[in-house]
Amino acid sequence: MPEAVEIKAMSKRNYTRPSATEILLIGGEATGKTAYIQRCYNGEFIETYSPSYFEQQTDITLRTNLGDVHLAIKDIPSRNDVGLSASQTNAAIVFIDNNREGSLTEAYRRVRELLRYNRQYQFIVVNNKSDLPTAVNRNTLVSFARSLNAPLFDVSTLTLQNFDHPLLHLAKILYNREDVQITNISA
Ligand SMILES: Nc1nc2c(ncn2[C@@H]2O[C@H](COP(=O)(O)OP(=O)(O)OP(=O)(O)O)[C@@H](O)[C@H]2O)c(=O)[nH]1
Ligand SMILES: [Mg+2]
Repeated sequence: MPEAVEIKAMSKRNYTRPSATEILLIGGEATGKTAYIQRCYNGEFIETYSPSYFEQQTDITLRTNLGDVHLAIKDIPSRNDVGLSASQTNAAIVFIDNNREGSLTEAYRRVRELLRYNRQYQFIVVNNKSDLPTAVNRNTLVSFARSLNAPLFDVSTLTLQNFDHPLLHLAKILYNREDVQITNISA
């Protein structure tokens, strides 16, 4: 209804309303970047691993109690250079595979690549596949996140455990408020 739209648009003016924000998804092979964004996009869980070959952007909207947050999420395949996108963005979600020890070393490498382009990155660390047995050393993982000054979320894209926590964290940064709540994630 037009009235409802108008009220909502007006109430947004009370806040610093973020415009579309670009976020990179980086991390080693099969850590779940594509599965995560697909899950955000339409709820589907991709079971079969099929490596990504091209960077793909997915636009999603977080509906929150403070207004809509538009995100342009760029999924960077593990086999691609972080290159051009890295110089144009300043936030990244770093994916670790909780079930594969080597994914932490790969994450370190990806982050180093990114920092070559821009030293001011805002990082969020996602320990994905938390439904599976842990193979990553917890202390090393926590140190990794601390060294980036980044929050660490244990997430399962499969079971949806803490699924929206990384996005909620982003919304809190964008609004510079703690009382943000996500009511819906849509394409
Ligand atoms: N058990 C479990 N499996 C998951 C989870 N998230 C992703 N997977 C599986 O992990 C595999 C890898 O997923 P992708 O999302 O394609 O990996 P990626 O990080 O995009 O990998 P690249 O494209 O090579 O960079 C798929 O088989 C998914 O089903 C999870 O939370 N739990
Ligand atoms: Mg992929």
